[in-house]
Amino acid sequence: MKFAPVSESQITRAIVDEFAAELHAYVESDVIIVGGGPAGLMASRELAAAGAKVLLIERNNYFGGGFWLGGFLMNKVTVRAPAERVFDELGIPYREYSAGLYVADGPHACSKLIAAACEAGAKLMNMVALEDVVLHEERVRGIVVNWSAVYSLPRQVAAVDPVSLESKLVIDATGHDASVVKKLEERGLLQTKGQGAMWVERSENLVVEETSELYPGLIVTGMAVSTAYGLPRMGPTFGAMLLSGKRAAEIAIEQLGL
Ligand code: 48H
Repeated sequence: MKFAPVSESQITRAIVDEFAAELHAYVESDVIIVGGGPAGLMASRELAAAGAKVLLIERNNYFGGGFWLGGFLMNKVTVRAPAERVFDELGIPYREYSAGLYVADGPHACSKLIAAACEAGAKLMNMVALEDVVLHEERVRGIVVNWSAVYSLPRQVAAVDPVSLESKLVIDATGHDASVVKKLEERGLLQTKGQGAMWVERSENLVVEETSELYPGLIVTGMAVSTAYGLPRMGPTFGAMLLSGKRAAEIAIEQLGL
């Protein structure tokens, strides 16, 4: 076996050409999803499968958010019925621990969900962080981003202006931070209530029910819904994240007329 004779410069060109073309193509999308945890990944998969042009940005190097681990640094993830249907749909192996409670391996579940989003055609960009929103005439029209690395530079050397990416809709899937929603709150355009205390029974239903367009052009999903609406938290169980991601996609699909 011998590898093909390819030069160092040709490898560099391949990366630059492919990445630049992709970035150019996604300066405008149907939907931008901010945050690549379970809710954002699920929404991106559903939207891409429905034919939307979807860009998901994630500030970390890795996608998956909290979905790699269950709770307390232990990598078993749980869902309550009926969310095991999503495991079936994605081919994630699981077992019923007790009536209506299902357990899967975090790494297996998370990597399957990431692969499902990619295979459906969503474009995933890592190491990109939200800096602000594009706001025209009381509607969110896109986001302002910078490379995550820029935020770790000392302030004196980090005079790096961000760039804008436009979309018909933005989905805030940034988890507890609700980072996109907070950009509107900073400007007095809405008020978040902050996350409530633990109450799994109420919380999961409410997160899915309250998944909605919080502001024109901005849909909120996952734990960001809890933060926005002051809902109780559910702890280390993920059914509501997956079903809220699906709900967010449904709302967007309807708006886009797909
Ligand atoms: C780019 C960003 C930015 C930014 C954040 O935290 P996540 O896993 O969020 P969800 O809502 O998909 O799932 C929540 C779940 O993991 C969880 O924490 C639960 C169920 N908690 C219950 C409880 O009681 O505590 O993923 C959010 C992603 C992460 O990967 C962040 O890095 C990313 O969003 N992100 N990406 N720019 N400004 N802020």
